[in-house]
Amino acid sequence: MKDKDVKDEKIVPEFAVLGHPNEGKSSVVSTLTEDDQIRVSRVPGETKVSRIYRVKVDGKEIIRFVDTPGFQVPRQTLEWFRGYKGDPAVILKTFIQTFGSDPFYADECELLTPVARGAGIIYVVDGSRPVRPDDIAEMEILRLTGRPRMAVINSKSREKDHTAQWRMEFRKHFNAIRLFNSNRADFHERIRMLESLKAIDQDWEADVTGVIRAFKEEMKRRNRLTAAYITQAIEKSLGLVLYEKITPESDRVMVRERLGKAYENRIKTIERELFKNIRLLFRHHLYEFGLPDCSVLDHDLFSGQTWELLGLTQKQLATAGAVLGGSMGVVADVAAHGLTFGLFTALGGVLGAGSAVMGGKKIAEISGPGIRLGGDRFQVGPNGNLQFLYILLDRALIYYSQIVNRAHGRRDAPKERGSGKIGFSSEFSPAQRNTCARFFKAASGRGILKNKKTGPGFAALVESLLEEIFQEK
Ligand SMILES: Nc1nc2c(ncn2[C@@H]2O[C@H](COP(=O)(O)OP(=O)(O)OP(=O)(O)O)[C@@H](O)[C@H]2O)c(=O)[nH]1
Ligand SMILES: [Mg+2]
Repeated sequence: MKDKDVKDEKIVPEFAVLGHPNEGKSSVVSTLTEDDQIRVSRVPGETKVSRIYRVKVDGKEIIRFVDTPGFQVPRQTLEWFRGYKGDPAVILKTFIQTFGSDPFYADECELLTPVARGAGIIYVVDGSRPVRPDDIAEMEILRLTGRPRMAVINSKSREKDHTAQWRMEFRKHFNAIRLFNSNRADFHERIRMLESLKAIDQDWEADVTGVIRAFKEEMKRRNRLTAAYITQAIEKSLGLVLYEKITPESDRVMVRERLGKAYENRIKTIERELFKNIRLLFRHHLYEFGLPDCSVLDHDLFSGQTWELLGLTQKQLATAGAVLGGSMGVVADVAAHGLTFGLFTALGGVLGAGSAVMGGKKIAEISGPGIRLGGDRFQVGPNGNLQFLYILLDRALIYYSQIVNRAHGRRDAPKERGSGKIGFSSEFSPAQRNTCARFFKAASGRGILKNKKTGPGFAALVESLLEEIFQEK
């Protein structure tokens, strides 16, 4: 065992994940502990020593899982177990004492050590292959340990299904059986797994009940924090203002180009930071999620396709005008053709903002949508296009839905999500859209901010959306 200080610690529920090589043990541990750094490999024999993975909430360990190497000589080991005539309570300790320095039994000693210490057993098999004699020997060894044990069917492929045969064998050897896919299990599946573990030994019931409660609280906390991150990022994006002073000699085309690029980059940076915060909050480190090939998230925030696929429909946008008030005007959905005019159309800018005031001065001239020419400076932002809020929100929600449903044991790159209007906002109720519009009005700095509660209101809406996505299944 790598972990040396196990004995002196407070006892938390401990489960050793055992099985044949290459069945998905490390992947199961990875998903259960939300640790995507655990080594998983196609090549059998990847895990060579048993290693404890501690699950902490608020810095406090609440449960631990032990990843172990696969059985190498189950039949010979079983032979010894069958011939053992001593006290059954110390069968494992005796085995380890007897063969601790025998290389032939090295892996068996390593994998049985956490069980000898008192860990419960989670036995993992690949349900897409048939049961073999070695498996029966392994199950029999585990039965003879007398420890509480659960069998987990983790089917690595959907092409063949031998789960019925596995279940039949398991009934003879285990206290509980569960289907648990290390590559697809989401939070709810993990909770169900814990519920089953609770049932295999009464001694753990109270502790594991506490773990389940802590997990649920932690998810609530993450969703609340995600809602706050999203709200802040959108607020910052909508309110962003960049300007550049100009003189009669300035090359206006260049200034405009430069400002546009700078604006685009700033918004993209805000989004990138937001995505990173969400990803890390949910403990995903392996991939730069959210930018998978062919996914809508891969499209540039300012690309025509993004605007076609996300946000509200034209009709929905048209009805949003009522909330925003007369002078404000709602910029029509600029998808497709609008974008051919480039960034400034996409931003919506100050179209129709004839009464807008900048720096205390009436705007002298409006030079194209999105750009204010206030006598001596070009300004871009705050963003005047309501659709922009919906695009940002949709992208954040899609990103979140990928993250929250992603099993940590999975090692392939994330995939795309459907087609059509694929965001979430086009399904919003009128009340939800009103909340967005009010927040938009405040965040983009337009009109007097009568109601200071738009931020929390919007955050609460985002949190409820996150909860909804989180519950989806
Ligand atoms: N598609 C799919 N692949 C899986 C699943 N579980 C594991 N794998 C793959 O199977 C291979 C073995 O997984 P590991 O988790 O390393 O298996 P292990 O039992 O820890 O293997 P050893 O440490 O070598 O004994 C890896 O390539 C995993 O990505 C699954 O549920 N679905
Ligand atoms: Mg392994």
